[in-house]
Formats: sequence, C-alpha cells, structure tokens
Amino acid sequence: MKNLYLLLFCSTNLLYAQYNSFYVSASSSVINVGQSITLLATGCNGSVSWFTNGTSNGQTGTSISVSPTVTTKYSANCTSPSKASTNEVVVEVTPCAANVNVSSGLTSGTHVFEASNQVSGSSFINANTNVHFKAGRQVSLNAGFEAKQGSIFKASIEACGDTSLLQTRRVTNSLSLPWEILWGPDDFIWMTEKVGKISRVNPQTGQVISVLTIDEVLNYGEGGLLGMVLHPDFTNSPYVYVVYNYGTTSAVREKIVRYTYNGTTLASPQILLDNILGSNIHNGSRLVITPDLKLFITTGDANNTSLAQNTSSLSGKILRINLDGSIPPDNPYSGSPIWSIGHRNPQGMVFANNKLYVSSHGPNIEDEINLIQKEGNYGWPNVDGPCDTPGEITYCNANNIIPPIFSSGGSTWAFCGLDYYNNSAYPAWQNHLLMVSLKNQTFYSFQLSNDGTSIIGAPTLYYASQFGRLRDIAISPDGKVYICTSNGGNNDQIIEIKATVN
Ligand SMILES: [Ca+2]
Ligand SMILES: [Ca+2]
Repeated sequence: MKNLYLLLFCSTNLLYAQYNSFYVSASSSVINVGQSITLLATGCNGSVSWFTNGTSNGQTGTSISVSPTVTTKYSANCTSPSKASTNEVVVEVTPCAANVNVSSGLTSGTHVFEASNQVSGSSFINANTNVHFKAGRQVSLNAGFEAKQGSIFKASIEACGDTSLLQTRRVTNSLSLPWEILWGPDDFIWMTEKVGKISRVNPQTGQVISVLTIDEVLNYGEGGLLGMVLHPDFTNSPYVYVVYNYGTTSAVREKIVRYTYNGTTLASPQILLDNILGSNIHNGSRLVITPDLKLFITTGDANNTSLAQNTSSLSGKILRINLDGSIPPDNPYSGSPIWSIGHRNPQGMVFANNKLYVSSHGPNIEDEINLIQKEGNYGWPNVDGPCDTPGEITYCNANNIIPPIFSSGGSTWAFCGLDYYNNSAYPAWQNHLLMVSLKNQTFYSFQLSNDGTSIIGAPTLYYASQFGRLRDIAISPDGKVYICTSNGGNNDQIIEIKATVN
C-alpha cells in the first residue's frame, strides 16, 4: 500500500453549514492507511445520523471514527427540525505522488497537499481557507499563486512516507544524547553518549549495560564522545575505535583511540591520531572501517572555514589511516591522513557498493550527500551544493570540485547519521541510503542507482517531527532499523523500525 493522506475536506456544504451552525469537521488533516481520524458533528441539538457515500452507515452520535482507503464522502444529518440540512465531509485519499500541482482556486476549508518531491501552486487561496503544502524537496509558487488576506498558507519541507508496513517500537528512553549506535556481533546495539559513555544496549529489553566512561572527554557544545566503530573481525580482533573531543574549551582537540574489549569493559587505550583541531561546533567525527581494513574519519571545519581547503590542517576533511594509526602509503598527500578536502561538517558516513558515502551539514542551505573520491575536493567554503552560481561554476572548473550526489537546495535539514539498506526484510528500501536529520527531525530513504553512483529522484520522508531530533542509524542483520534521538534531558530514545511485510 502507498502512504495516503487526507487531501481535502468539506467544500460548499461546510460554508452552508457554518451559516446555520451545524457543521462537520475532521480531527486531523493527514491520515495514513491503517490509521483513523474522528469526524465531529457540531451544533446539533437533536440526534445525528451518519452516511457514507450517501447511504446510511447505521452510526449515530456526534462523532464517528473513520479510516478510509479511497476517496469517501461522509455526511451527517441532524434531526433537529431547524437544522435539517445534511452536511458533508469529503475525505480524499491519494497516494503520495512525486509531484503535485495545485492549479485550481481554494475557496474554503482546510487543504493539505503533499508530494515526495515538489508541490507547486498557481492558484489562489481565499480568505478563511487554510492550506498546507508539504514537499519532500521543494515548494514552488508559480505565477498566479495568491494567498488572499485572511487565508492561512503554510509551506514546509516534509513529505509523505509510507509507514503502513512499518512498525515502530521504543527500545529505551533513558539516554543522554546518544551519538553513535551500531549493531554489534554480540547482537547488542553498541552506543556512545556524548558525555563520554560507551554502552551495550539490549535491543529486546532496552537494558543499557555500561562498558566504559572516558573521563578525558570534553563534552562541550556539539563536541564530546562522538563516533565509534568495531573491528570487522571482532571475535579475533576485539577492538573498539572511538573519536572524541578533549583539551579545554579554548583549545578543543579531537582524537581517535583504539580500545580492546575484554568481555566486560574496554581497556588498553591506544591513540591512533590526535591533536586534530576541534571546536564547540563542526567536529564531524563519523568512523568507518572498510573491508581492506582502512579507518576513515570525518572531521568538521572546527568553525574555521579556511581550514577545509588547507591541506596542512586535518579539519574539514575525510581522513584515512591504517588500523594501527599509521598512514597508508597510497594516501594522496604523502605522509598525511587526508583523503579528501573541502568538507564543512560531515556527520554521516557509510561504505557500501564499494563506495564511501558521506552526509554533511550545509551552512543554511545545501546539506549534501557526497560520494567520496581519493584526493577529491568537495568545495567548502567556496561552493554550497551543486556548482550552480556563476562564481561557483568558475571556482568548480578551476579546482575540479566534485558536486554532491544529493543536496537539500535552499534550506538546511541538518543531515546526520547515514547507513545503507539492502535487506529483503523491507524490499522498498533495497539499495537505498537511509539517513536521519536533526533540524528537520526526519528519517529519509534515498534510492541509489544500480551502480551506486547517483541518487534517483527525491528522498522519501518518514516520521517527520514524530520523535524530535534524530542523530544516528543502525541496522540489524535481519533488517530492522534503529534510530536514536538527540533531544537531551536524559530522555533520548532508541527506536526500532520493523517491517511487517513478511
Ligand atoms: Ca551508526
Ligand atoms: Ca551551489
């Protein structure tokens, strides 16, 4: 089933109804299949009878609950002699389209138009009319669009995601700013919390088992204990790699440390790379180990835009080192861990399809997903998103800038944790990148091309604003997806998303 939504309710009959004070309203303007909304009849002193598509449905009373799957006309009849008219609500249920164009005038009531890519409008909105455009990528108001005085018009970047075959379950809600969650070979979720804690979370019970607290962590602004990754052969090489901020608030640094897991706690810290310049913002810090046993590290520009293009600074880069901290001889800048440059604040990274994908925050526009190439230059701070302004085009041509494979356009969503899904448990996400965002508080799926070098169309958006800010993603081998919130207040959650297809 597609994700569906209530597009429109009530038209001329509502206007008429308002004049005689008997009217029907709906509890929500958005519904998904499997969910229900309440229809309420107001202003009847007698008894109310309900009709579906003009035929009595046998229900009486001032409210009924409905969960239509196709366009359905509901009406109520008040038996009070002075209010004998029938008043209607039309619930129009429409699959989430890629693009929706609203070309006819809207004269009353509440209307929600939703599309995974673009909602465009070239119509007028009358007074006393409430209209909401929700688009996954772009709201476009064309010539002829007019929101008249007294109307309420709202546009937002969010869109319909099909959750009818997905089930969410709260694993735990006792966390404090979890930053990394990953699925361990012990079938526990391994987790960092920014304050400095590393734990194992039982995905069934939500029990949080402390593994280590790193006292040296500088929990300052966006900084703290951030990324973590386990050795791919954890049974024989029980190493845990973490990246965290340390130092003082006036001299923030970042380091990568390898610990050894002894079955209970983490011991024998070994510094692999340190003294990376950090800040209270823009610390990057996602870690990935590739199958050829190289450790990739994202770093932010440490709130100093000039560092991203400076190859003598490790900030604003993707770094690559051996698992013992040594520099691979085939790195592009001899003796340096730098692999690519021109990054602002990359907080998501995943290796899949033999490719390295990174998500990054833009300034206030153009959050990016990049396909990372050796010695690549991704343009920050001179280029935001695609090379599309005259100045950017000149700079991009002169500096061989690699454009993103996806960019958020004229707004920032605050891209964060990134993962790759290819599990048969939820076929709709096979060969998709999954991502979460902070500011937009949304979970996204991006369809990759077969060769993995590009993203097809707009992402699908799920759970917009439902759980608050979202920091990271983990995927279990059986295809369940876990996301963690970043709301603070010792009340952060890990949420399991499970497909109910099979
Ligand atoms: Ca993760
Ligand atoms: Ca641009």
